[in-house]
Amino acid sequence: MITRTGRRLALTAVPAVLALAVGVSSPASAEEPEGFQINLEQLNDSGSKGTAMLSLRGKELTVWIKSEGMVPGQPSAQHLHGSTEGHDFHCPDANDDTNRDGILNNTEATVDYGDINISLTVSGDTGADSGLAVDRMPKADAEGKVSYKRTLTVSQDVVDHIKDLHIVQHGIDRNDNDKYDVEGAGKSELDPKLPQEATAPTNCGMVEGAAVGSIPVGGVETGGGPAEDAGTPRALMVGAGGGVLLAAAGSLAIARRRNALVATRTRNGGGAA
Ligand SMILES: [Cu+2]
Repeated sequence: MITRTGRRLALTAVPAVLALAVGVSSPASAEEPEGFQINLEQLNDSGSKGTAMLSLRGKELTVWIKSEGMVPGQPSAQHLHGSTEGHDFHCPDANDDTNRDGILNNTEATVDYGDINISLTVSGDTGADSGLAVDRMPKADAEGKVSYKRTLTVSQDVVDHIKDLHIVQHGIDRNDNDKYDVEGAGKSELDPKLPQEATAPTNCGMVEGAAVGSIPVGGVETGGGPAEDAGTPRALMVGAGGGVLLAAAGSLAIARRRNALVATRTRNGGGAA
């Protein structure tokens, strides 16, 4: 009882942290899933952030994404970017806006995060060709939140290089009118039929070093805990120490984001829309 209460308290203190409960009913085996946490951090001063989990059981990959600060009611293209051939890609930053137009577009960002490896659609094909299939991408709710879960079968290359991939979500709202339109940032360099706002990246996250699933969780009691909504992996803190660390990292990220936002507002302050 004491253990469980402590764990629940830790969870309450760090609600953004998603971790995966794995292997709770069986000893370690090859079938035990491996879990990886991803923190999504804003690009393009979007204010968007989120948490994602990747869980691998053999070639079955389950992807959970919870993000906010997306454009309300709009579809968000989302992908696993990167290489399964050992190239070192990573999330970009504002310096990668090589044409200095103030927008980090997908072509500029691809230099850093690599090509689309898997399109995280809600149904149907998940290949790179579905990268701009916005009709099969998740839509943000009225509050700009996206909740996504899908299990797909991936290649052995993806299994072997899962830590080299990154999640990128796309869609920004430069003119703050709650839609993608060409008035915000012109046409997309990828497809002139789409506004730039629909394809520019809004956040990116790299797989964290530690594989959560490899942390022993034997003896954890799973029954009777608070119910999670359908799209969320059962959350479980792996230890108070880890919780404190993650919480500290979280506040740092928030502080940086605030500074970035303040800087943006100052820069744009008093300017025309
Ligand atoms: Cu992408």
